[in-house]
Amino acid sequence: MNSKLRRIFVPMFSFVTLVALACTCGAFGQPQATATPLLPPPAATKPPVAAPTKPPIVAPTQPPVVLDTPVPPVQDEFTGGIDDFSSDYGGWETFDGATIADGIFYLGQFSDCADVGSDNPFGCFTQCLVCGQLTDYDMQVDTAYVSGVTDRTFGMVLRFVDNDNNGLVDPGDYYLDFELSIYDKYFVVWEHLPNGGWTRVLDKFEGSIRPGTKVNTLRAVSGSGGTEMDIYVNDNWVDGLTGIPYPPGAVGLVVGGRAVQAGFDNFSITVP
Ligand SMILES: [Ca+2]
Ligand SMILES: [Ca+2]
Repeated sequence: MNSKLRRIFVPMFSFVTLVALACTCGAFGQPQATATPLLPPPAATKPPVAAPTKPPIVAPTQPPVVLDTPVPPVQDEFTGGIDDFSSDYGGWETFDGATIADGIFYLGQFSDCADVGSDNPFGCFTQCLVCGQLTDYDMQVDTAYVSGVTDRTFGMVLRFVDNDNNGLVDPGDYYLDFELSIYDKYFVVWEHLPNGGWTRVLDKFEGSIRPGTKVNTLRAVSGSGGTEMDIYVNDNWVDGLTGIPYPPGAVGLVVGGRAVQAGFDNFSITVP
């Protein structure tokens, strides 16, 4: 045997010897029977019962609806709000003579919007555009005389149904407002019926009206589907209207004549 064969043979022999010994003594291969166990066998335990699972609910799928025209986003219904006129955000009609500046809505003086009650289309007022068309509401505003003829009147537009949609009270439109005079301390309610002309529905002296450039607070509460109206001056109920036709309509601020300027602030309105 040359040295090369011997190097292989000797390790092989040793390995065969070890395997034979292992099979004889049981140290390898099949485990031997063991002695008394150190611990009692564990009690038989039930396998955990898995809770029955329900299949997930899958919403039925529907094919997408294809629309011919896009649907505009749903607008929240107007429920009211306040306006301190700190900015002109487009919520009101503004034009020459109707401007928002320094936190005040200035109305007047106008050159050509006609006086309330005249035969010409009346337009010395601004509509609250963001308020929309209303029937029942609770509306309030602070107002004061600023300049011009002192015995002219100014106040709130209570309802305006602009049937020809031009912003003026034309013969076919319905219009109702509430104006006061700080000079003579009276208030007037003007109504314009479609093809029925102008009527002074109310015309009364009211002692709580503050004179000069002092602030007066006007309030109107429209109820019963817009058919009734309670009006207040400086928290005093001064009169009520019933049987008002033609709801709903716009609301706003008004000066009754061209030659006066009034300021308005702290407008608030709530809609039930
Ligand atoms: Ca203000
Ligand atoms: Ca009109």
